[in-house]
Amino acid sequence: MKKSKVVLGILAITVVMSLLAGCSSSEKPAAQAPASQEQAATGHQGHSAAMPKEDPMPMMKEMDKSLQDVVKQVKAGQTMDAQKSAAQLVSTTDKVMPHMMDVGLKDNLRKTAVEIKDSVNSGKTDPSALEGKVKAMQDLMKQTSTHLQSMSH
Ligand SMILES: [Cu+2]
Repeated sequence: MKKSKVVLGILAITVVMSLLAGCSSSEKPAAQAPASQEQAATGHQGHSAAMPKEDPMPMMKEMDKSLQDVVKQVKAGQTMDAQKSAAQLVSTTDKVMPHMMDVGLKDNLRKTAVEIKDSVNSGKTDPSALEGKVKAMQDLMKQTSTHLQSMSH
């Protein structure tokens, strides 16, 4: 009689212990794999393989400088210099083009840069008439910078 009680007791303890063990093991949080760390590192998503491996941001600064030069030189009546700066503005714009994935923005930026150049090259540039195009160009450049920053270079 005593023996069977001991056996029962041992059984009971074993059951309780295995339940506890089961509990504690199920409480352990499953080790989770760090998610979505790879996504940020890919960059240049959707860019064509033909895209130059260069940072277009310094080009945006160059573009901004050329535009400021155009305005300054037109106001000062330095037509020759203004024409040179306008040509520089368009060539810098062309360098940024391959980095742009937004076709509408790309076309607008290029079109506006060329309009400024044509206006300056016509030789009879009215600074106030140029002002509207310059404002449009500045706005497009701002959008372009934001667009370019959305991709990693
Ligand atoms: Cu790019």
